[in-house]
Amino acid sequence: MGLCTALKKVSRRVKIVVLVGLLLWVLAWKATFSGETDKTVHVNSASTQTLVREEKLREQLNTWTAAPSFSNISAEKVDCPEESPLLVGASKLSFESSLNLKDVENENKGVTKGEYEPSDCKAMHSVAILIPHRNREKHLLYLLQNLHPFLQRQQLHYAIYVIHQAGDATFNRAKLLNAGYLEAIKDFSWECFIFHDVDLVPENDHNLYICDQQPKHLVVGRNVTGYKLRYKGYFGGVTAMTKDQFFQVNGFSNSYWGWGGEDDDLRVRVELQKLKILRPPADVARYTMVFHKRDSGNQVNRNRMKLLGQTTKMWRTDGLNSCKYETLSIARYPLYVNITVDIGRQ
Ligand code: UD2
Ligand code: MN
Repeated sequence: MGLCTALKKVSRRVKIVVLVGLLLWVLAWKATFSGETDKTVHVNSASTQTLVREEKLREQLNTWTAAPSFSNISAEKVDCPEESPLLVGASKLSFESSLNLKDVENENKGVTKGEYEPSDCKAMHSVAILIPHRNREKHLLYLLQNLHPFLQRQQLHYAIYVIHQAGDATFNRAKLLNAGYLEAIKDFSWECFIFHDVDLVPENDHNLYICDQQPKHLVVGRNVTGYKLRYKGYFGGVTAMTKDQFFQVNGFSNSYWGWGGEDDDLRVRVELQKLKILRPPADVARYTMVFHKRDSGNQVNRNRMKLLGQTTKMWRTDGLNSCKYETLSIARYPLYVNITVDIGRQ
């Protein structure tokens, strides 16, 4: 009986101790809990912000790195089709005397510093157009007005360079074109060069301004010659050569001052390399030449036949590798790069 009473006393004491312990624990927990509520809110809000920031960052990273991303889409555009769907064929050309440069700039907002590439596909060809120039501003305007949309319809990556001869010494078309080539390759690794008279406007956009395995002559006919090839070896006006083809023939001769002969000299250089001149079909390779008289400072070169007789001997040492000129300025206008050069005199 005595043991029983003792056991009961102990169990009551244990109960009391457990109860008090429980009470103390609840109080302590409550105190701790109420203090931490705020903290949790803070932590929560902080972690929410962190989350938001992380999401934004991830989004950003996704746009930079994940495939496909928006920026990558523009960098990895699909190739432009083999034949541009934008070609229209023959166009009726008109030359308005009231035309001014601002109008042409406004019509060609997609061109930046003379350069253009299609926005919706990756151009298959990079082409530099080189135009020898002096005192033919109106012709240049007509050409820019027509050539920019023409080249854009062909879905090319291109730039137009105008190589302007400074001073009033006798004109030298060939040397200007050599200088233009040497300057343009400093800008970009152009694969193809079009050597282009300022007064020739192409009439049909199926006349593609791209290079081939062989040098190309793009002018079969002009309005002024009844659209007939002038003579069999004719290689003037507008020609297309790859960077390597032009390098291989050592470019143009620098020795033709005044009118004539330099185009035949280039043909001889091409033939000496066993290259063959290609031409597009006659119904496509048609140009309108804006009317002009012989310019002062570009008198007929009376020496041209003699020079032509020496091409075989001279081509290795007279050309790109001996072209000396001084670049006076390079101006990157909206529609063309103007390179003014001092090429000396005869
Ligand atoms: C022919 C050739 C041309 C060239 C020239 C003889 C054609 C279609 N063209 O042109 O490629 O071989 O004979 O040199 O057959 N220029 C100026 N300012 C001048 C003089 C010339 O900018 O003061 C430039 C301009 O780009 C012009 C080019 O040189 O288109 C050729 O000169 P041109 O037009 O007087 O000679 P043309 O029409 O007989
Ligand atoms: Mn001309």
